[in-house]
Amino acid sequence: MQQHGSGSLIALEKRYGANNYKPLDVMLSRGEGVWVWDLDGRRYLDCLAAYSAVNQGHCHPRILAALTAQAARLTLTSRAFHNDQLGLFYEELCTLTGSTRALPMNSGAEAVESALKVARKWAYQVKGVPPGLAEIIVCDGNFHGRTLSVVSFSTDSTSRNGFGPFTPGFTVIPYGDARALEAAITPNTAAFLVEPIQGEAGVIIPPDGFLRQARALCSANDVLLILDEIQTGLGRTGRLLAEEHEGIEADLTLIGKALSGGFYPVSAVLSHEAAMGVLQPGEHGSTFGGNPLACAVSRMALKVLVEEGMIENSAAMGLRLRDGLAGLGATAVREVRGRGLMIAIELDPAAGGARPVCERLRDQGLLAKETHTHTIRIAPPLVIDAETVDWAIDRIGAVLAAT
Ligand code: IF1
Repeated sequence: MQQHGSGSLIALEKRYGANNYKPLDVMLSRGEGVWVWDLDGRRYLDCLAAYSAVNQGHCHPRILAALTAQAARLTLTSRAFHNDQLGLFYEELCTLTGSTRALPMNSGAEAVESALKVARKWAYQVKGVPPGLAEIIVCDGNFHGRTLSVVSFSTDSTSRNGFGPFTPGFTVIPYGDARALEAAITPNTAAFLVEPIQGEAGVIIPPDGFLRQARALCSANDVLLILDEIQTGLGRTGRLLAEEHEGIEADLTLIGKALSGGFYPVSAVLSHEAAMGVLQPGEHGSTFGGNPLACAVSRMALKVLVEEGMIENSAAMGLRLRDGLAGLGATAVREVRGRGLMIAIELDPAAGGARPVCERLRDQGLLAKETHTHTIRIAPPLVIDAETVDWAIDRIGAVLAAT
C-alpha cells in the first residue's frame, strides 16, 4: 500500500472531494484528551474541540470502551423493533436534563428540523392555528445547520444564496431584542427558536435577562420556546445547559455534538408531554435515530461528563482562560468574551484578521478557528487542566504580542 504524506492526502481531498471547506493546513491523525497530533508527530492543543463535539476530550477511554463493546454486540436494528439500549438512554437523558420526553436523531440539523416539525404540529393540534399558517420566529445571525428548511431562515448569504426556493413560515428578529420578539408574535406564532449564545455569529452573548424575557413572552402568548443548545449544551458554558444561567426551561431543547463525545453523530430533542405528545407512529423518524450503538455511546458520554466533573471544570477553567487572555493586555485585542469554555477573542480590525493569527497559533502548537474576519474562537475540550490553560494563554500571548 502506498504511504501518503499530508501533501498528497490534501491533493486527494482537492481532487475527489466537494470543495465546501477551507481547512487550516494541518493533517491530524491522532487525538487524546485535549491534544491532537499531525502525521509528522507534532502535537497541538485542540482549541476547537470539533465545534464542541469532543467536550469530553478526544478518544475518551470509557466512551471508547462503551462503543467497542456495543459495536461487537448490536449496532442497528431500526426502530421497527425495540433495542435494549434505547429505554435506558431515554431514562438517563431525561433524568439528567429534567425532561419528560426525548426524540433521538443523528445530526444537529436533524434535531432542529425535528423540533420545527413538532412545533408546527403542536400549533395546529393544540394551539389551534389555522392549517398552513404556523409561524416560527428566529434571530438574525442564527446558525442552526445546513438543511434546506434551516438555511431558509439563515441570514448569512453564504449559507443561503443559491439554494432556494425556501421553506416559508419564518420571521427574523434581531438577536437579544425582547421588544422585537414581543412585536413579532402573532396569534399564529408556533415557536421562537434561538441559540442561548450565538456560536457561528462569533460567541455573541445576549443582554442579561433576554432569555428570561423570551421565556415570559412565550409563556404569556402560548408560544413554544425552542433553545438550540447543540453547541452551548453539555457543559460547554460551565453549566449542563446554557439555559441554567438564566434559570429558565425551554419547551424544546436541542442537543447534539457532545452528546456522543465526538464518537458518533447523536442528537436529540428534549421536551415535555404537551409538545412531544403530538407525534404519533409513522409521523417522524430516522433509520439510525435511537440505534443501540448511538444510545450506548451517548449514555457513557453523559456519564463521564457528569462523573468526571467536566461541567464544573468548564466553569473554572473558562474563568481562568478568559481572565488570562484579558490580562494579556494585547493591543491587537478589542474584547475577550465568553461563558465557561466557549470563548471568543475579538481582534482589532487593524490587526489584519483572525485567519493569519490562527495560522501562527498553529505554528505555536495550538489549533483554533476564526469565525468571521476578526474573531478567534477558543473552545478546548472541557477536560483541560490549569497548567494547560496557562500554557495556552502564554502561547496566545506570544502570537498576539507579535500581531
Ligand atoms: C459546519 C459554526 C460551530 C450549531 C448549532 C445546529 C448545528 C450547529 C447551534 C448543526 C452546527 C457547526 C457545523 C459546522 C460548523 C459549526 C459551527 F461555526 F458554524 F457555528 F459549531 F460553531 N445548531 N455547528 O452550531 O449541527 O447538523 O452540523 O450536526 O461545518 O457546518 P450539525
